[in-house]
Amino acid sequence: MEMDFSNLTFEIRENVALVGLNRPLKRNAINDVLIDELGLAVTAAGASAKVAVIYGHGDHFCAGLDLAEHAERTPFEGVLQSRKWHRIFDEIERGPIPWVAALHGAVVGGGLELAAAAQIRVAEPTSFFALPEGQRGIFVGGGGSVRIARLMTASRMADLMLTGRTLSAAKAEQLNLIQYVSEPGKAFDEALGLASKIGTNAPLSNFAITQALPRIQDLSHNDGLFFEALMAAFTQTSPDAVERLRAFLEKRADRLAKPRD
Ligand code: 1HE
Repeated sequence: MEMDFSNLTFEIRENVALVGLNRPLKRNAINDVLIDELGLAVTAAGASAKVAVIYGHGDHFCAGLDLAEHAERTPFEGVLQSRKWHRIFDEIERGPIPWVAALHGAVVGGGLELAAAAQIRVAEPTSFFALPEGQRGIFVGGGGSVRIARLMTASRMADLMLTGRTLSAAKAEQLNLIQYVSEPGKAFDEALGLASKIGTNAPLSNFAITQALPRIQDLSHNDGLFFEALMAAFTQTSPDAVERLRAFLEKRADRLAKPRD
């Protein structure tokens, strides 16, 4: 399945949807066209693939919100715009399938907010991470104050926003912003490798991981444990789980690989 977009590429390769931000002359800054196309692509990916990879064409993942367009918005238009980003990024974070973000170059402002919505982030050594909203006179509006603050803590996020400093990929991994630093030039390949593997998991387990795990973080200790027990029982009784458990017990399943590092 291919879809024709002007600021995105969209492709399904086996079970993996590949969504490429494609506005390289503007460093993949997210304008109205791009966010609307991303909304369509996210829904299409959820309906037709088991897992998705999001990446950027050109030298950068994404330079964030298109500041030229934003400068023309009224406050009311701004709030509606932000709520649209929230809807689309929520469909990535809590939608039907998992997402892997392959990062390189600028992962800045709204670009970092987008990456934070994916379950897994793989970044090349060229990646740099920043939240220059303070310098631009604005605030995050793509869910960053919720997602990025939870990944790295609110105090570390405040530091990025107040100082506008950039973080390297190595530092971003150390601070929990990303899970993997790839070999140079290999973020896409490594993200695709992870996605292909994730696509072989039981779909109901992937669904529980994308849908239940972030919601459980919003619950109290007691309610979280209760929700977990229900989700565990629900996944365990699916025919897929019954067969996968039997395959393990009958020694037909792959054993766990040794750690790579
Ligand atoms: C843009 C944008 C943009 C580039 N909106 N047009 N984001 C930022 O504050 C980051 C702003 N961008 C940069 O700091 C740099 O562009 C980069 C470090 C990412 C790349 O630098 P460089 O030297 O490769 O490119 P450039 O020459 O700065 O930019 C190339 C073109 O892209 C240029 O346009 P041109 O017509 O003069 O060629 C730039 O104007 C354009 N461009 N970034 C619009 N962001 C939901 S709330 C989220 C709030 C935020 O995201 S705040 C952070 C915004």
